[in-house]
Amino acid sequence: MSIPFISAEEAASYVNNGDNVALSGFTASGTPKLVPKAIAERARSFHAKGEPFKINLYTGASTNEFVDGELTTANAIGKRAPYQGTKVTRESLNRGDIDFYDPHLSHMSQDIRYGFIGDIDVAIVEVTEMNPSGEVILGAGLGMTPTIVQLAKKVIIEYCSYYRTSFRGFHDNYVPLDPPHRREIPIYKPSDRIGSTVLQIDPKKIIGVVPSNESESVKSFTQLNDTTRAIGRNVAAFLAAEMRAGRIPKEFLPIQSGVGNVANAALYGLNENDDIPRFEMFTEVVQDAVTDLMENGKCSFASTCALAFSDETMLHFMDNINFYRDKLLMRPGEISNHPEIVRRLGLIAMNTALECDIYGNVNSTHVNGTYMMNGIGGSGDFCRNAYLSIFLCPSIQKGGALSAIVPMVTHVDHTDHSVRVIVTEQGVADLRNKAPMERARTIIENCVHPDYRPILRDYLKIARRGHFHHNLEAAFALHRTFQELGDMRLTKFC
Ligand code: 0RQ
Repeated sequence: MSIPFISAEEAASYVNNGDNVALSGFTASGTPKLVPKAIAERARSFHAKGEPFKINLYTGASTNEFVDGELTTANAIGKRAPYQGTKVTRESLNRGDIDFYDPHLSHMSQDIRYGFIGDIDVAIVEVTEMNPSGEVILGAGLGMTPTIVQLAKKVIIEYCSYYRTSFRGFHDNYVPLDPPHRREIPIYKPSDRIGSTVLQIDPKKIIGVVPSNESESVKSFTQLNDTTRAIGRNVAAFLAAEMRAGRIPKEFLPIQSGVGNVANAALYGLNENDDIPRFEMFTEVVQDAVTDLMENGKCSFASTCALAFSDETMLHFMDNINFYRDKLLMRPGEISNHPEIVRRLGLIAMNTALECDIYGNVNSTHVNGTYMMNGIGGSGDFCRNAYLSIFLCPSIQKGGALSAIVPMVTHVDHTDHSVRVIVTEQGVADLRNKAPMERARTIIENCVHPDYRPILRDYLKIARRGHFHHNLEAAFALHRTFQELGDMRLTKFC
């Protein structure tokens, strides 16, 4: 059976108001770019006629300007999950124009299979190779693709020729059995393969193939600064000391590293510390730093869900693809983030906090408890189950007007039960084997910026005693002062 080439506009015409639409990819990587843009145009033409047009959009993780950006601007998203990182979408969902919710990334595919979100009307999938019987090679990110192509009523393919070197062999497509028949996921080391390099899509479901030549358009990271460099150095020194103390095996343990500037800096910290041995990664995104780690021989292997490289690094990767063939494997998000494997492999998980409290609760998502930043992403999948769960953040933000360590976080993503270590540029708070008040003293003295240490010590003086010490009237005094006076340093406890 022949599968026709069609335009993005024709493909979009198969998407209707109210449809549940699921996309391939994870972050920008492997996400279709042309059809979502054409759906945004279709929405605009409906709106111009006074007719409603919104889709419910489900993805592996965040997307990019082509997807969340375009569809938000066209007012074409009804419901959205999980994780986004686009400014216009962030603003729109915080206005309440998009019904956004934020599950753990490892839950998304199984939620779809369990029927929790209803039918998938259309799956749009970026591929880099394809044959007429529906066998495809995916691109730079998997996300939910193996599940959504099984369940979607219709599949639209974006055939991307931007990748000028073959990605064949980098993927491990796998869908677990569901309860009550689920078995163990048989991954015992990061490089174990359990699935197929090729993904089979039922050709009868494929509406057509849209040719594309779009890159992921991922921007390069902000250069390291003194703060992020110090965070990286502190993490590396802590892990090296843990090895010397025998609490990390001499073979080291696989690393998971989150997204963003701080996570990128932590990896550079590991790279520069000679006491950290060669290690493997079991993570959900590899960013630019990982190519340097691999080329320096510091990282020998990375299992990931996506290659979240800037365009510049992606071109470098493609030029040197044979070097990477035995060093990288891409898995679906529910496997890259699977709690069973995270616990079995004993990961060192490093994620970034927006704010932490003095007891070790972490807010990764909501500024002032209300304004959604990006989402929990995979941080919860890893944090709860890792061998060592580390949260990183600069001790201050906004030129010092804001302390990232506060008496009580305004939203809790990761509780003090799961968070083992906090690292800022000031130092390291090791929270293991510590009662709440020991934790509070360690965090204040080791991680808080000197401008804020007296304020947090004063908070404890006015706090009501119990297992935790808190003063419910003053717990958010720093946040209130920032809102009223623009600087938490002006906080006075009365
Ligand atoms: O704002 O962009 O206006 O300057 O937040 O902060 O310090 O540049 O840090 O890029 O590493 O992102 C938590 C958002 C950190 C990210 C977060 C403001 C700050 C700045 C960014 P500007 P930085 P990063 C696996 C893991 C959750 C998901 C996750 C994230 C902007 O890491 O989304 O961990 N994590 N996934 O000024 C107000 C505070 C603030 C604050 C920072 N306390 N109050 N604003 N900012 N702290 C990956 C996946 O799941 C795919």
